[in-house]
Amino acid sequence: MTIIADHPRPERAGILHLGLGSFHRAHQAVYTAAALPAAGGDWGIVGVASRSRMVVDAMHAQNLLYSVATISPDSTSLTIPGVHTDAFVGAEQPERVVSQIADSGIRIVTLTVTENGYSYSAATQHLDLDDATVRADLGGGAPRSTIGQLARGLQARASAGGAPISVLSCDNLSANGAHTEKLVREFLQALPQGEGADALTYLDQAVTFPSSMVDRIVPSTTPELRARVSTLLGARDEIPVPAEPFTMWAIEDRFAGGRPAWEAGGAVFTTEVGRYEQMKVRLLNGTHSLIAYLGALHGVATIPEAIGLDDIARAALSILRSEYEPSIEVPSGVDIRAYETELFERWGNSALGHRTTQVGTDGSVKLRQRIPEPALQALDRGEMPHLIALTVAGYLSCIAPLPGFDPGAHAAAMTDAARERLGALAATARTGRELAERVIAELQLFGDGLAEQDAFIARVGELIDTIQRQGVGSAIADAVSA
Ligand code: CS2
Repeated sequence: MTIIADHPRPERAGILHLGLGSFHRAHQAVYTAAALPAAGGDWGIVGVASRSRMVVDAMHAQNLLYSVATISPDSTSLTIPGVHTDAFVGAEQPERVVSQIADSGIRIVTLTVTENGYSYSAATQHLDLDDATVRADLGGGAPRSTIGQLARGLQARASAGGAPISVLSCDNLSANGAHTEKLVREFLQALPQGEGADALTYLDQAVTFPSSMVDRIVPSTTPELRARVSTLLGARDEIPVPAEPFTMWAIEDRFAGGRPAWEAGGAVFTTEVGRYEQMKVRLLNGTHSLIAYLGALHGVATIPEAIGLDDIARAALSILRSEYEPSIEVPSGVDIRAYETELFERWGNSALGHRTTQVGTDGSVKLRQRIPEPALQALDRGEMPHLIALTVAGYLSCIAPLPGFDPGAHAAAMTDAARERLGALAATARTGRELAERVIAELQLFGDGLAEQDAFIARVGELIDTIQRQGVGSAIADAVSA
């Protein structure tokens, strides 16, 4: 038996997607699959995996099809979004990424390259001109960074006639459209001898970078899921994607070369994307980080187990109500209490098995998006954001424990580009305070605003000491009751 798509595949591609991971396959691909039968259009997707061959090889072996398993505690249902017309590995064929962007048939480039994939400095928010890959990309040759590929692709498109196109970031960065545009422009401006000038003019005239807020919890796939899906499907699927039933996409409607009717899949086109982003990145993602670090330190493997612990549930409610909610403007028509209730149901989806290790991974870049703004706002109001301080203390206890403290196996399995650097700072720190000062004030891991907040740094330090001397339970009790 072979896998059969829910609807016929579009003949031609109109979208190039960078970042062919699970999230894209359970999100943008599903919305596109809903848009095509509703309104048609040449909106097939060419999927580009950054480095790994795994998904690309499996996609080709499966006629570019895979299943999305929507998992709730009561049921699992399968959909087969057959929207990909090709797939390849960007690191192997960087020139092909450039030529695809230049191809006038492509009218949208979508991105899910993670917070890590934008080559910018967390401290300055500008393109990281010290990054070796960015420097090499500026020097010519086949571009390896996403921003380099976008800039070189748009440059080639400008030379090839300059057809309109939009670049749509679908990563959890605030103002992700404007941020991506700024980095692409900085790349073009940094090219020698004004080489980027024509492309910059083309950007002014025919390229838009709408912002979007994406939301769906998509854990990593497992051998058990592969087996379960293959039984349900009656065919072997090597790359099924598990996902929760909830899904949301809020998009700014500024598409230079047209777009699929994504609203047919439930996407919301709105001028309030910024509000949706803040609500999601803080309430869902910020609290998710808190749950992941506290859960790992409590020794539990999954988010539903963690939120099932009374003290973590209390900490989550407290950070939502006292620290994240006051920092956002709720989008029109959203009932914030209902949104919060739904968050607890989503985190509690025990059938999904979302791991604390997965959410805790890459905290050095994720937290930068999630915590500084709301923390600074609380401090400005004269309030100490105790639960945000606890999030940071939990993160540092997992990734950079003080000598003699063992954060456990789930924390040890979290990967993070800053792990080595932070570990070295922790190895010679005598107290939590000393570690917090080195990381927040000197390294400015969370930007220059928090670097100056001595009281916040001291509170993080205290909570690190409490976690590592008296246990995570005492630290939660301290932060919640403060
Ligand atoms: C999570 C997100 O891993 C994480 O940091 O907070 O991947 C989260 O599951 C998604 O953003 C949900 O849309």
